[in-house]
Amino acid sequence: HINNMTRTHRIAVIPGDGIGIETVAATLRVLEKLSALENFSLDLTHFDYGSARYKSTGSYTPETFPDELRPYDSILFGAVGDPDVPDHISLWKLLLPMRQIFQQYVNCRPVCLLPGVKACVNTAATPSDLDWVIVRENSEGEYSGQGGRSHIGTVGETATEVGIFTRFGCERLIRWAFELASGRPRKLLTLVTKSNAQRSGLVLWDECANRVAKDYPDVKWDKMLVDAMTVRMVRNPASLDVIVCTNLHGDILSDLAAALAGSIGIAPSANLVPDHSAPALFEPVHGSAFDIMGKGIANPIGTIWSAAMMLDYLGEKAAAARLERAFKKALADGATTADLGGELDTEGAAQAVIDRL
Ligand code: GGG
Repeated sequence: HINNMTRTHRIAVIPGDGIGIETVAATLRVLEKLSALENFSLDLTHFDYGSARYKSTGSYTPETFPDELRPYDSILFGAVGDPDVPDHISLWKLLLPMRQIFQQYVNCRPVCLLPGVKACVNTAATPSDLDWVIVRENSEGEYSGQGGRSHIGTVGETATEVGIFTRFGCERLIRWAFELASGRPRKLLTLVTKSNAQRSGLVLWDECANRVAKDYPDVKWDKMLVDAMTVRMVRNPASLDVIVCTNLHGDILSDLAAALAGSIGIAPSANLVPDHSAPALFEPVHGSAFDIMGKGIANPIGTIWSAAMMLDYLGEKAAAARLERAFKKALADGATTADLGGELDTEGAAQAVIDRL
């Protein structure tokens, strides 16, 4: 329980696997100091959901986990993935069910160039050249979990992976993205698609965008095929602002974007429930990174930035802005981990943020 001042937010903490355990612990230290400075209180409950639990009990979560998590205002999540567990099991037993059951249908991933972080776009890049928000559909699409296997072990072995695109699901996500674009200075939106090849779901996706766009005449928008979009992100980053993607395309493009902006170690994400009817989930874009787990060298900024997004979502605007200023200053001062060329360990990088709050 952090601090006992007036405004209290109930947070479920799920560190999960690998470096998620280290970056969440570092982030909680930062939040402890911040909550004292900004007079709010976080009521934290830790959950052991993850691969270690699976390996000892056979399940990632108790069956009742939606009921256990539902009362919380938000979930602070680390990472999921374990070398001893097939990735499709770990992802489908923990992260994807939370997104779908709680209808966290907006996955919001800001990407920008930060002082002190060496970007990969081009050497002359300035912050205004890369200032994007990737808005990824998070509840259906290619990650609907529909499909199956048959004739296993025979030459006729077959697998289907069915994408589910609903007008309701596409429109609500695309509308959220247009609303966001309409409030940003450049008011640009690019819809990523693949409707030339995927002639049902992605044609519906495009049609939903055509319909929603009519309500936002102030937003200048265009459509890009996902393959061409990878080229545009690298070659012409300044032409992009809000980027709306399906679940799969957003998953892939946000890793590319994070690398272009300097390191996946700093990339944040918010799995939002726009009407606050269930807990939202905040997590770094990076996974469990078992190759560096336990070494104490993981970059905590992706999780710290995600926590800043959580505070903003919870209405703690001043605290969110203060935290953002502090971690940006730490990065600008070179007080960071090895992935960004710094010399600090995870705890040292978190302390650098605390020192600048
Ligand atoms: N912290 C995010 C994490 O653990 N990601 C693992 C992963 O595979 N994510 C896929 C996704 O975001 O859909």
